[in-house]
Amino acid sequence: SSSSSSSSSLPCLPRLPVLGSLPWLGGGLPPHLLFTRLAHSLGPLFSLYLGPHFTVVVNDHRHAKEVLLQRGREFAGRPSMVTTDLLTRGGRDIAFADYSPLWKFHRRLVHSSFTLFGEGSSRLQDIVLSSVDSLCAELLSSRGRSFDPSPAVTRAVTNVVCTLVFSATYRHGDPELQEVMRYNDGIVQTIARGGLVDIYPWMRFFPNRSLSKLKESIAVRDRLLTRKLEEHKASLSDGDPRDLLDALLQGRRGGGGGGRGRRSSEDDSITDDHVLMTAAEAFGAGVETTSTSLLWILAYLLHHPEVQERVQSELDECVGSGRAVCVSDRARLPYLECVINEGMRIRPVSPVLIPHTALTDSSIGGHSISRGTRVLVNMWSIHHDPKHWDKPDLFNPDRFLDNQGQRATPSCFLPFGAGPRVCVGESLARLELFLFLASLLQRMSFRLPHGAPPPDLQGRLGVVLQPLPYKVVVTPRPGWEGGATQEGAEPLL
Ligand code: HEM
Ligand code: PLO
Repeated sequence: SSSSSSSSSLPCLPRLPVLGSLPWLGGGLPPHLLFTRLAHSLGPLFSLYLGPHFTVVVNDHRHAKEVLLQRGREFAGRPSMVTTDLLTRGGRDIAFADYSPLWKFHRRLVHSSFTLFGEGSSRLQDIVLSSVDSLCAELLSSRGRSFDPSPAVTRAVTNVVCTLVFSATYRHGDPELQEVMRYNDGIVQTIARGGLVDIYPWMRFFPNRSLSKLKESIAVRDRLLTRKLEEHKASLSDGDPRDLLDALLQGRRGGGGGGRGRRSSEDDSITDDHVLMTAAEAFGAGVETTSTSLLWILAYLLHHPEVQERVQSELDECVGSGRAVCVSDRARLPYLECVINEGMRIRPVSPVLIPHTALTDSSIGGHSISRGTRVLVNMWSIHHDPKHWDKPDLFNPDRFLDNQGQRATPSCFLPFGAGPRVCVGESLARLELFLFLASLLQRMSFRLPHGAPPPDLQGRLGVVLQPLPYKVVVTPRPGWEGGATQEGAEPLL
């Protein structure tokens, strides 16, 4: 068990005052690669000082399970960070808020609101399919010219989230949609630039262009979302919630604060700020992660045309070209699910998750860990561990099939994290990835522009790990030459 390593002490990088271990972290590598390299020499569990913060880095599956699952509740804290505190009004959100009874209630409320629009609901499917339909039409209108798929994909995913959160559907070029995409971009560029590891709180006192851009983008976001919130409050009824905002507004009336059924003070109830921050976060998380995963998978399909063809033959066999793909096709398209999983394994969008902190004195691998310690779980190294994955750098969806050809999910595959801090959007994300990819690959094929090199697969780490821009050429598949909706096919909605 975990006591086996308790006799030796936890390896730790050297440190200097103020800088901590930073001078030993040179080389300009992004954290997930740097930590993976350090784990080769120090072992899978080691510690270092990020500036003044004592930080434990977990690089293997066994210790990650201990932190996320076995002792998940003890490690469910979040550190306070300058940029995310600005982003979330001091932690009135889910992802960056430290553990508290109110947070727990809030998270449960968000979870149940998502379930309302969740997998079983045909509304969610309708929302996604109508957005997919316009995306397909837009891509097919390229008529053989090469283009960067990222703006169209991001716009389609943003549209899904806008409908889900506040019932807005936008046409191409709508100024409000453009405003949303612009402020989001401003936040993405300025928040947690080297990954989600904010180090020095005192940096905020220096004139800082990046921080003012962040503040500006947040102000634009707040204006827009406050307007939506006021509109929703004015038209709220007791009937079925129209969207996530309705569900949150209705849900907070019932439960009150801290899950104790009363609302005594501002500190223990879900306030307008919480509702606003939740909507903003569902937004940010919904757009960045889903569009990034889609773009990674497309990039790998360009490298592996044989994988694309195999997904398409599966689609031809199980769906055909006479109708749109729907949620109930999911079980019949196992290979596509494997492709999605393999994409999230080889390029996890959140390679070191969000930093965790110990809420009490605890232990990892038999080493005692004191309260307040930061813990980074390096999912990248877990997803590339040669002890658990054969040729981990190879894109090979078959590794998610067992020898009977049935789907099998290895336990060291955790793209959404696990335990009390597991992603709340997992089922929504999986549904979106499935419907987007299935519909795209049913209707068109992606290939490299003539003479172009295949996409760079290194990626760039910002708030998520993103592929560098690349170009594609799409060609309609048989039956879809006329555009997105096939003649004679049933209308999508
Ligand atoms: C947290 C992955 C999509 C909402 C997380 C975490 C990961 C993750 C790794 C952090 C877990 C941790 O810190 O231990 C992903 C991936 C996605 C995705 C790979 C898509 C491919 C979404 C979507 C939403 C969402 C669509 C919402 C609409 C959240 C929230 C948290 C979170 C609110 C914070 C949970 C907490 O701290 O308690 N996600 N996510 N995610 N995700 Fe996702
Ligand atoms: C993306 C930019 C948005 O404007 C704000 C936002 C909110 C939630 C964040 C998301 C950003 C990035 C991806 C995050 C998500 C919460 C969970 C998700 C960090 C910053 C992941 C992958 O962990």
